[in-house]
Amino acid sequence: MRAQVVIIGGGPSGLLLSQLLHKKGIDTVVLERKTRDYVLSRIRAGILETGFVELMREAGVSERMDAECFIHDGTLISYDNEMFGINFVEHTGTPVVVYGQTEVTRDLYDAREKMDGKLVFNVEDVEIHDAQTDSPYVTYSVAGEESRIDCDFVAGCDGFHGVSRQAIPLDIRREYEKVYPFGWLGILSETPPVNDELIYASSDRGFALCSMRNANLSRYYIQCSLSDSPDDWSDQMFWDELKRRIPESQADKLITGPSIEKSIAPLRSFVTEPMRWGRLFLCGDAAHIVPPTGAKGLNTAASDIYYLYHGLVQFFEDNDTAGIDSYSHKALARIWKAERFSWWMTNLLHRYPEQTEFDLKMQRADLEFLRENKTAQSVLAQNYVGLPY
Ligand code: RFL
Ligand code: PHB
Repeated sequence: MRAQVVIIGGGPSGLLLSQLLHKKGIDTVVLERKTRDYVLSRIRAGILETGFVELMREAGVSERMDAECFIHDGTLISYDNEMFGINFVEHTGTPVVVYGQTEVTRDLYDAREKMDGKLVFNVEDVEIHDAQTDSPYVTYSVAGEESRIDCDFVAGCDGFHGVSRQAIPLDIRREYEKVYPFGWLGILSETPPVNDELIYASSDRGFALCSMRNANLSRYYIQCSLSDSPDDWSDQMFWDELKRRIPESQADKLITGPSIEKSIAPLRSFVTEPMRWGRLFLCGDAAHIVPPTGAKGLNTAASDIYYLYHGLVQFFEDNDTAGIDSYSHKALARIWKAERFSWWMTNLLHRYPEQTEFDLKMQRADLEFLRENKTAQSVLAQNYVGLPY
C-alpha cells in the first residue's frame, strides 16, 4: 500500500490532520491501536479555543459543533468563599467554546468514514522505518497479519504512550518533564451544571473544577492523591468533598446524581524537542503534555496540526519545504507558552503536600492580585482563549 501521509493514532490530532489533508486532495492512512468505540469512551477535554473551532470549520466538520456547543464569555475563580469572574470577551474580544472532545472525535470519525477515509483499527507493532530518507515506510500488523505502507511523510499523533516519539534517537531527542504530586478525580453526571460558567476552585482541602458538557451533563473534578483509585470514592463521598471545596452559594445549589463515568488522571508537564526528525513529525500528546488546569492539551494539539497541515500543503502544492522546515520551531514556540500557563494555573490553585505557610501566603497573594487587578485578569484571559497561531 502507498499513501502520501501515514498518520499514527486516531485520536483528535490524527483525525483532524487526516480530514484537513483530505480536503486538499492529499491522501492519508490513519493507524489506530484501539477501536473507534474505545477511543470514544475516553472522557477528556471540554474547552475549545476559537483557533480549534476554526480548524474544525476548515475541515468541514463543524455543523453539529456550531449547533450544539455553548459559548462561554468568561470563567469563575473561587478561593474559600470568595468568587470572582474573569470576562474573556471584555479583555480579548474572544470567548471559548464548550464542546466535548468525545463529540469532536465522533464528528471527525463520521466525516472520515463518510468520505471513505482509510482508517485501520486494532493495529499492533507499529514501526516507522527510514524516517531520515525521502522514502519512509511504516509496518504494522492486525490480527497477526503484517502490512507495509510506503509514504512521503509520517505524522506521529499517537499520544503520550505511542511509539512515534520513541522512534527519534535518544541522542537527538531531549525531554523536559514535571510530574505533579496529585491527580484529578473526575466524574460525569446527568445533572444540570451548578453554574453557567466553569468554576476553578482553590480551597484548603485542594482544588476542584465545576465544568459541563451540556444543559444536563456535568463534569466535575477534585484534586486527589496519586495513590487513590476511583473505587475508593463512592459518588456520595465525591459530592460531599466537592461541596466542601466550592463556595457555599454554589454548594447549596449543586444538584447531585449518580456518576456515569469516574476516572483519575495524573498531572504532568512534558515537552519533547525537536518535534521533527527527517520525515517524521510529532503532533499533540505524542510531543507534549500539560496538566489540564488551563484546558490547553487538545488546543495545543490543534496548533500543531495547523502548522503541519499548512506545511504539508505547501510541500505538495508548491514543492516548497519552508513550512515543514519551520514546523518544530513554530509549534514549540507556542507550546512552551501554553506549558507555562498550565503550570502557573496548576500552582495557583492546587494544594501541594510539602507546601509551607509561606507558600500558602504566596498563593493567596497571587489569587487576591488576580481578583483585584484587571491587567492580571487580561493576562489570564489572553492565555485561556489561546495565543495566536
Ligand atoms: P490522544 O487523544 O491520546 O490520541 C492518541 C491516539 O493514538 C492511539 N495510539 C496508537 N495508535 C497506533 N499505534 C500506536 N502504537 C498507538 N499508541 C497510541 C491511541 O489509542 C489514541 O487513540 O492524543 P491526541 O490526538 O494528540 O489528543 C490530545 C488530547 O487527547 C489531550 O491533549 C486532551 O484530552 C487534554 N485535555 C484537555 N485538553 C484541552 O484542550 N482542554 C481541556 O479541557 C482538557 N481537559 C484533558 C482534559 C485531558 C484529560 N485527561 C484524562 C488526561 C481533561 C482530562 C481529565
Ligand atoms: C472539562 O470540562 O473536562 C475541563 C474543563 C476545563 C479544564 C479541564 C477540563 O481546565
